Amino acid sequence: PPTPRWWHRATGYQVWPRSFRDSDGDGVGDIPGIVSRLDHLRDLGIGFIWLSPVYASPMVDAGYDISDYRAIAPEFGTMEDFDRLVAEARARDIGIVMDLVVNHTSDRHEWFRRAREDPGSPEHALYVWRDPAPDGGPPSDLGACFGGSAWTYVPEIGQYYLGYFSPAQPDLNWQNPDLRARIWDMMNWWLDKGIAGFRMDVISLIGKDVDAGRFEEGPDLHPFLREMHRETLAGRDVLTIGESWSVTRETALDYCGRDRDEIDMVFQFNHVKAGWDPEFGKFRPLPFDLARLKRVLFDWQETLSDDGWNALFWSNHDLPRHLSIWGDDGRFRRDCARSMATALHLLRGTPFVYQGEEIGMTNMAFERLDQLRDLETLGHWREQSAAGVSLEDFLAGANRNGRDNARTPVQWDAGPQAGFTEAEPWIEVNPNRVYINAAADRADPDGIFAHYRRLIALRRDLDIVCFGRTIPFLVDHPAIFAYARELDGARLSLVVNFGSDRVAVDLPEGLAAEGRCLIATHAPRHEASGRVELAPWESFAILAD
Ligand code: TEU
Repeated sequence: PPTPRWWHRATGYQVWPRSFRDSDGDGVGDIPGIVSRLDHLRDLGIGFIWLSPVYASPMVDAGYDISDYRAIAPEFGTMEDFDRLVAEARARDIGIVMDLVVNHTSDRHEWFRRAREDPGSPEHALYVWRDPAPDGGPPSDLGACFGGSAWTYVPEIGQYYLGYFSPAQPDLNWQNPDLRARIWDMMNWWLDKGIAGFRMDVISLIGKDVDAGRFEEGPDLHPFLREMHRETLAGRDVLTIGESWSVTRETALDYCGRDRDEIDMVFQFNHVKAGWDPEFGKFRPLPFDLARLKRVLFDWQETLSDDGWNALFWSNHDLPRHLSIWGDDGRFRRDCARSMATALHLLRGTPFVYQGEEIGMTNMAFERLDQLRDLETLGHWREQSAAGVSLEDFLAGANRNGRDNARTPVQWDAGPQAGFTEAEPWIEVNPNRVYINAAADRADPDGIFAHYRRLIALRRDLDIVCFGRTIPFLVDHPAIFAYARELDGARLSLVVNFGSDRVAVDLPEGLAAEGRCLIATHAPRHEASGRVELAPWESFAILAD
């Protein structure tokens, strides 16, 4: 096993502040709202919060467009509120992991304002500029992630700047040592405040070689990450998680191998991308295929079995609610939520819970364009409608996989705005708040929250959950998710019926024949051998030691 660190035993919880809890009646979640719900998170037992951006921002991309790295967005509160959040969380043994968004800033950042005014300024060199093509057009036909061209012309200075995500998010020029020094300074400033670490937004993009057309995992990525470690992280007991949509099993250890001195773990998306249509992308998801999903997850368990560490998640603010895309958000919602949690949380790695999943929140059925808020969805609609896609078809895809699904307000109670706000919320509350809400679920001793709490406690209490080797079983089975964990002769076995039909299955040898039932959705079971019949979304785990 690796040298134990605090985050090996911890479970993370992602707060996406805009929709967590509004304390001041403006319809937008805020930091005092988070403080007011810290007891909910302490009860759950989490070790740290990954806090999506709360920095000053025009909010074109919900805060992933920062206009001042050292200020809090007024709609989220003040720096005093933030300091109070850190202190109040610490009093409950919860660390605050900040979102570090340094591939780009907002186009309203002071640096960018100067950059576009004065091509001779040091700030100009903080961004990526290119001259027009000979015909006056953009330097390349690169498209931005959220639609349109990745290049925007600034007539006053006769140059284009790169905005890989959108024109409102100009890319920073990481090749410039002055830029890197400014980022290290800013990171140290936050770390000195006592935060628990950073989740690093699209970190795999910072080493890009623009002219070679190499964006993901470019030649300077790892030298820059090592420099970052040296200048900011070394000697501090903090957690770093790098987000990478491009990392593969071949490159994962370059980020988080023990001798790399870069980061602790990566958020990888191979299991997510495997479910997207190769041609039409996320807005036309493929039918769910459990075997495909398991293969990717088990492969990653293997890749990071001796070195490195997995970051485990089903959902985040960029993805649909997992019950809706991969599970059952109707009749068997409660059992599905509990069993999907078991399947993920007993793997090797650090699990992350996305706000609302601990009470089984689901996708929202949007009916009209004016209910949608996300610039990615709206940008893709502009492109796809121009290409002839009908609104109905587009909404069907957006309702499956669009980012607004995960961004509707957390449903605290059954009230008109789900206890999220007293005002008109910035995005509609899911009408299913009347039966899906924290108050109702927490009142149920067999509820989803209670189940997550047990899983999180198992990781805290049992070495085998943290450090056991993972042994997959029945990998090609279309409905059963099964694996064992093994440590010092002890064996933990887990069997999940990952579907809404009853299943009879012959459990293979190698799972524990009998043991103590650690957690179960239905009547406790003490054996994982022979032929078993499982109810829809039934799961259980037993420990033989
Ligand atoms: O996401 C990275 C990213 O690539 C996503 O935009 C992803 O590609 C998309 O949702 C899938 O279609 C990070 C943040 O998590 C996201 O919220 C930001 O919008 C993005 O970076 C830009 O900062």
